Amino acid sequence: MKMSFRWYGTDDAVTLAKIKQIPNMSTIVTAIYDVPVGEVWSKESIQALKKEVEDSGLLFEVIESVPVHEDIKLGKPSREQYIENYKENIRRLGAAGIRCICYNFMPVFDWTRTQLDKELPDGSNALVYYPEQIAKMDPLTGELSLPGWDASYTKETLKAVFDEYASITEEDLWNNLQYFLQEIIPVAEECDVKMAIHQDDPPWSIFGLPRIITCEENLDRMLSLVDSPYNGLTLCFGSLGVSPKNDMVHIADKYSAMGRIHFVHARNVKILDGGFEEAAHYSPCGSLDMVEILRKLHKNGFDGYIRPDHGRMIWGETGRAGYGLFDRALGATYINGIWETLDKTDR
Ligand code: DNO
Repeated sequence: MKMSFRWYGTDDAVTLAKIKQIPNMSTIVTAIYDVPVGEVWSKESIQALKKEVEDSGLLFEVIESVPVHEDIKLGKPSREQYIENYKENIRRLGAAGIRCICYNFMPVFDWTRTQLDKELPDGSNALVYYPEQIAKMDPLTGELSLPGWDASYTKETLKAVFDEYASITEEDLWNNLQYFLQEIIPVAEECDVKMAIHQDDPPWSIFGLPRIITCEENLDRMLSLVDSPYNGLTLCFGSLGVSPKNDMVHIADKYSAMGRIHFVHARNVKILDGGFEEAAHYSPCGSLDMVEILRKLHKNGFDGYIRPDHGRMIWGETGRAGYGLFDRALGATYINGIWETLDKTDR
């Protein structure tokens, strides 16, 4: 495995120099953040980003994310141009040395939590999703702001996109995903860029919008839409793992044995009735068995990228929810320890 870390660019309080000091750190996971969703990224900005990362002694090989324009998910005629733009981004990123692109196919919202700073008994703060809180959230008031969400929506444009989704069924979303993949995967193959879809977080419908990348059956279907190693997964433990019906040990085993996992988001969660709390990476802090999940990846020779996913805010750190330095660095070190032990014992 190649240890990696998400970095939000020059403005990120967690600097490349700090990330580099985490043991075994090899690769930066980043993106261009100032281009509207669906547009082509300039070669100059890609080169500038690459230079900044490489000058710090880290590798520039993973993008998270090249976002998919809503018109592609909605299957509108204007998707043609957005798909062409997406292909051009794959070409440009491939030429710059990127080997893996993480993306998602969630309508309108990316990851969703109901509170970003829930104080846990130990005084740390974590991201949580409580069903009683989500029931009270109305995205159409224009007051909601969620992490990872395209903040360019106004109240009016959000209402308009919700109206468009009113007639989109899960089957429509599947057809639109298939259309997209059939177009882009041949380009990814030519450019040697592995496409790695992120699971829906949480893996169920929210605000009445359809979500399909949610469970083993649907992952099978997604991978068979285009049966190529370039059509693969970002396996996100904490996204799939909040649903008790998703057996993460089995899922990690199955898809890594198939060679379809290219990127791993390693995170632990505490499952509650209809909701969850994000937990420290250490298995006993949450509901997932991190050692057994990683053991399966190791057994199947996983050599893709792995990054510690969301951390809690600890030791007084403030910053981007889920993306501080301290708890994610602890997570990286924990994963390193498990992996080294597996290297030495599971032969
Ligand atoms: C959350 C992230 C997601 C992820 C996208 C991939 O912390 O894992 O925002 O980057 O869903 O496109």
